[in-house]
This record gives sequence, C-alpha cells and structure tokens, in this order.
Amino acid sequence: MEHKKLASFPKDFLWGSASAAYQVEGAWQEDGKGVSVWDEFVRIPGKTFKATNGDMAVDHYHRYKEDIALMKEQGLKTYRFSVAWTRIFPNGRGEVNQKGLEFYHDLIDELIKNDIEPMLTLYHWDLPQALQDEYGGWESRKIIDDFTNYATTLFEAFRGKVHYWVSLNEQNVFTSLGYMLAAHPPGVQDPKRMYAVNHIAFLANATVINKFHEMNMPGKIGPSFAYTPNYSIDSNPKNVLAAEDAEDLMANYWMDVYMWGKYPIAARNYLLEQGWAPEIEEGDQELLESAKPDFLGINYYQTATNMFNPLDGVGMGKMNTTGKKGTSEESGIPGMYKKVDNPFVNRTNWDWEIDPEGLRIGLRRITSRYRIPVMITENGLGEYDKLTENNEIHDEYRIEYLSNHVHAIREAISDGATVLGYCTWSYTDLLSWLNGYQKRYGFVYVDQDENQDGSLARYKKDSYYWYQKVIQENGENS
Ligand code: BGP
Repeated sequence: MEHKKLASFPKDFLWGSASAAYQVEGAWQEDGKGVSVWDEFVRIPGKTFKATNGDMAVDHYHRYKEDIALMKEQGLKTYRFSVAWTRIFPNGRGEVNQKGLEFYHDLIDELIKNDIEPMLTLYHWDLPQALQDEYGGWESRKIIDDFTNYATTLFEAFRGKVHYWVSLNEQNVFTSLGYMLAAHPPGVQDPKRMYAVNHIAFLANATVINKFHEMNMPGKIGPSFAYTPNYSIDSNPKNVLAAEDAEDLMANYWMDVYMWGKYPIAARNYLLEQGWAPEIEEGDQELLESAKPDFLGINYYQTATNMFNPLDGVGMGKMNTTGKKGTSEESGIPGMYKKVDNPFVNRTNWDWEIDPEGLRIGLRRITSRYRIPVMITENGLGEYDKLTENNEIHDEYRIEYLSNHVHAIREAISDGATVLGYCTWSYTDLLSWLNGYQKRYGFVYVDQDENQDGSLARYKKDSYYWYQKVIQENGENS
C-alpha cells in the first residue's frame, strides 16, 4: 500500500525516550538502597561483557537534573524510566526507605516542572536479592503480594503525577534469559521452571493492573512486551508452519495472556506434551481474564525469520555480545523452528536485523488481534559511536534507523493502528546488560567505558537534533 495517503500523528502523540534504573542510575549503595539480583549477578566472572556492572552506570542518580535539562531543550514529551524496587524496599518489603522514594519524587517533579510526562516502569529486572534468597523470587507465588505491595506504594506516592505506568518490562526476555539461557539472573537453564515463573509473573501482572483500576488511578497501565514478529523464510508450508509455531510460542504466549487471560492452544498443548506446562490453580484463570491493560507496551527492535527445524536440529545458541558481526550462534527449538538470516534486511554489528517494515507489520497484527492502543516503549539502534575532536557524534546510521521506524509507525497509524507514543531506546547512552558500554543507543553520548574511567560528560549526537525537529513538526515530514 505504497500509494496510500499518510495520516498525521495525533496532536497529543507522546514523543519520548526511555531508560531503566540499573542501566543509568549508579549509586548502587547510596541512600539506603538494597542489593538487587543484578548487583550480585554482574560479579560472577564471565557473565557480562568485560565484567561491566552498573555500580556507577552513567551516574544519572546524581545528574538527573542535567539529563532532564537536555530533554527539555530537545522538546521531549515523555520520559520513560524505571524505579529500582531496592531503593523503595531494600529487602523487597517492610518499611519504606524514605530516601529512595524521595529520589523518585525529585525526578518526577523535575520532569513535570519541565513539561515532560513521566512514564514509570514498575519492574525493569532489578529484583531485590532478599526476595530471591528468601523464596526464589519469581518462582514463588509469595512474590505476588510483595510486588503488589511495592506497586501500591508507588501508586499512592505518585497518584495524579504519573499518568503512564508500565507494569512488567519484557517478561518474555527476563524469564527466557534468566531461566532458559542462564544469561540473566538467576542463571538457570530449565524450561519447566521458566514456564512456571512466567505463570506467576502473569498473575502478579494481572493483580497489579487490577489494583491500579480498583484504586481508580488517573492514567493508564499496561505491560511492555518485547515483540519480535515472526516470518517464514519462504512459502514452503513446513516453514510457514514453523513461523506460526514461533509466533505462538514466542509472542502470542505472552500477549494473549495479557490481553485475553488465555494461553494460545497449540503452544499450551506443546508444553503439556513436553512436560513443561505451568500448573494452573483454581482461581488463576479468572484472575488472568479479569485484568484489562489500558494499553499494550511494545519494545520493538527486530523481526525473526524462521524455517523448519528437525528433531535432531539446533537448540538454543549463544547471542553475540561482543559486537563482532556474524558471531551469534544458530538458535531454535528442535522439532519446531530455527531462526535464519533474512536475505532482505541488513544487520547491526550485534547481528540484530534492521527491519522498520516489521514494526508496521507487528502493529497491524496487534491491532487486528487485540484492538488495543499501543505504546511503543522501546525502539532503537545499538551501535559503536565515535566522538570527534570537537565533541560531535555523527550518528547518521541511527538517524536512518529511527526515521525509518517513525515512518513505519505513521504508516501503521494510517492503516488503523492506535499508537499513543513512541519512546526510543535510549535517552542517554547507558549500560547494556550484557554488552557493556560500547553498544550505544542514546541521543546523548556519555563519556563512559568498560573500565569506568570516562568523565561522564554528556554530548549531543546528531540524532539529538534530528529528533528535536521531528518533535517540533509532530512527525509531519517523517
Ligand atoms: C531491551 C531492554 C532494555 C535494553 C534493550 C537493548 O530488551 O528492555 O533494557 O537493554 O533491550 O538491549 P541490549 O542492551 O541487549 O542491546
């Protein structure tokens, strides 16, 4: 539909950018903060690129005013950030750590003062270590009460100030990497436990969304899902079915539960067959079906192209965390599908496929299947950036990536999707969980590296000015 007349972005479209506490804040032991599972995990040798950690990150905890001033100058309408649970409840529950809460009060007030809508993520992976030690974190139903109590504390504290809330960030990623690939805490490789954890996370998510609505909170809440739309490599029916399987098991498995409270049938049967299906207790089904997110948050980076994978085919392969192009291993589920290179798209140095059209396709699938407004909570390009002698960063590759994605959103809106806003990943450069500091995403360059001996000075990249203009024009020339 190339000839189609493009709709304009809605007047109140939320042009934004995002971050997460562990990746930007630093100050890991300040003002009474407790220890999170990430604070511990990064100290295990071999887990992160060059043993990087977020002890200091990009020092946003001390420099948030400077960062917000840059946002204001750029014209940002919203800033998505996450709260570190361990700053509010150092041990996961109990007495509120007032100093921790104060930090977020200050951050939120500063945003509001600068006409930037705060978008708050309740959980972006930094679980209190105390809860992991006490009952295995997400493996116990006890977490439902603790998470709800933590969320309720924030609802009460920021009622009327924060209007956009993200419940869980990328449940599919933190559970898969934590319990299938052992690449995130708690470093487990066990599909049965992975699906059990997911069921509990779904219940926690539903409980918190219901709580938000019961409290008549002004504003909207929804989960953020890392959506990688699946394609088939060709029209061989075997490969088409493989792509359907991948979409069911890797995407619908989460989105259907968020939106409908129901597991997709073929995926659930597959898990039952394997002996990996989670136990559904009395009352679970009702709870899942009762929770109605106000929007679906989507983190979009790429698509996946699939072909049939025989029973003796490849299993889970290692990701490329070094930035050496072409080093990711083949990956798939024997008897179902494996991921193959899409010959029609380019890849980043970390082997992520660059596919703006895939975002339009994804938005259309979501729109048809769920008829729900979408908030794009992340999208961006992780690349090496070079600081010139004049402290400039000519990241035309990032401008190209982002502008093509903005265009794809506009096309999806023209197709009929309701999109509330667009948050790029990320605002400043920050710590990539497994890839250190060299994989940069920001509009704002931060002088920080794997040895943590940078000056932490901030410099505006070319993409900063590009986005400033997009916001001014409300995307009219995109
Ligand atoms: C998402 C996470 C972000 C961020 C981003 C980029 O999955 O929600 O926290 O890290 O991906 O990923 P990476 O840092 O691995 O390049």
